[in-house]
Parts: sequence; C-alpha cells; structure tokens
Amino acid sequence: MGEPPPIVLTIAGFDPSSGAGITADIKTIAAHGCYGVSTITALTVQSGLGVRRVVAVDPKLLRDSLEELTRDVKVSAVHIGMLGTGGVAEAVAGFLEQANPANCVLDPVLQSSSGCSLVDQRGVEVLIERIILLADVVTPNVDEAGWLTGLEVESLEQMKLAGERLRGMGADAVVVTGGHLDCAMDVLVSKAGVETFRADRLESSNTHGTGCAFSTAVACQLALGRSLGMAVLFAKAYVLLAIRDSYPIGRGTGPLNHLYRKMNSKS
Ligand code: PXL
Repeated sequence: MGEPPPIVLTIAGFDPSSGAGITADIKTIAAHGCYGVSTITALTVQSGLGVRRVVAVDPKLLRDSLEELTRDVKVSAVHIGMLGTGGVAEAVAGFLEQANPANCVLDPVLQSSSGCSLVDQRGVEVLIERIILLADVVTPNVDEAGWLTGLEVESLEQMKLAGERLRGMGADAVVVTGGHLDCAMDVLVSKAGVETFRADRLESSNTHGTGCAFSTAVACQLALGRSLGMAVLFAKAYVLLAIRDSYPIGRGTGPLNHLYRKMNSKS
C-alpha cells in the first residue's frame, strides 16, 4: 500500500465549464500531486460567456458534508472560494472555528469577471467578521482588495496598503494579486514584511478561473510543506504556465490548462 499524498479540501462553487470553481480546483490539486476532496457551496449557471444564475446549497448540507469528510480524512490544507450566501458563509465559519484546519487559504470571491455577484451582502459581512480571522492567507485581486478595505487599489503602493489593512482586519497574511495589471505584480504582506512578485504580463483570452487556480495552488504548496513565500512563487509560476499552455473550449473566455504538466493539448 502506498503512502497517500497530502489531502487538500476545497470549499467552493460549481462552474459547469470547469474553468473556475470546484471542478477546476480538483484539477489544480491533481496537477500538484495532492488528493482533492470538496464540498460545493453553490451551483452556478454559466459558460465562458458569463455567469447567468447562482443557487446556494442548504447550509446544513454543507456543514454535514464538511463534518463527515473531516471525520474520516486528515486534510493538510483548505481552500475556500465562492461562498454564495450568508447562511453558507456561516456554515463555513462554524466549521473552521470548530475544526481549526491547518493551511487555510481564503480566496475572497465577490464577483465573476462578467460582473455577476457571487456572494450576497450578509456573506460579505461573515467573510469580513469571521472567515478572514480564521484564514492563514487571503488572496484578493486588486478589485476584491478595494471592496474589502474601502481603499482605492490600483498601484503597487496601494496594493501594499490594502494588504496591511487586511492584516489589520485579522488576516494572518495577504497576497494581493495584480496579474491583470500592466505591471503584473503580486504583493505578499505577512508578519515577515512585504514581498513583491513580478512577472511578464501574458496576453490571453483563456483566463477564466485564474484566481481559483492561484489560490488553490497556494493551498497545495502549503500542504506540500513549502513556506508561504515559496508557495506564492510556485503558485504564480503554475498559473502563468497553465495560461501559456491553454486552448479555447468555446466562444467565450477560455479556461487555463490546469493539467498542462500531465498532458500536451497539442499532441
Ligand atoms: O473566478 C471566480 C469564481 C469562483 N468560483 C466560481 C465561479 C467564479 C467565476 O465565475 O463561477 C464557481
């Protein structure tokens, strides 16, 4: 019998196109050689052309599912994505407070890139009041960092300020991602200080789910025992290579090639 790899739990929404959300996260986890387990917070009706509808699951079903899973398996990291509603966010917060899992990565998903709200007002309140405090690392993009802090976040200096502010709001560490900015910078703010990560900006129309892939990759790297700085560096490289090796699946924004390391799409 072989040794199991680290088990990574993702708590996120379902995107039928598998560009973002739970099915994309499972691909990311597999690409990192970890074993993925998951619970769904909400179903979405969407394609690469945009999100049309969001239906959250019953919070009790989610909580029962989280408890059943973690009664059985030891998770080495947890990734939290789209929450949907306040009720679901409360179920997740209750679980985290009780289970206190290691390596908890929170992607504070607020809106789809097509502008559809992916969490209601009460959900945002629970995110700010309870879930941020329970996360080891929070990974907002510049828009999310702006909405959560009330600050304008466009420049590198403002990304640093927003990261500090989110730490003041209870986050242990924050990565503000700016991959779509001209400077393509990410900023890590932690107790060790501020670290910036620079990369060339990739022009691609296959960028659906980059936030999910990045935050899940950070969770996997932490599960594999990397330091936070190395986890961010490797996660950023993973996303860049998965975009570089991507292909369109339809007429809309295409997904990353999450499994670029495992198979060559062109062969
Ligand atoms: O990329 C944010 C996101 C996260 N989770 C789900 C989504 C989206 C964006 O559409 O659908 C399920």
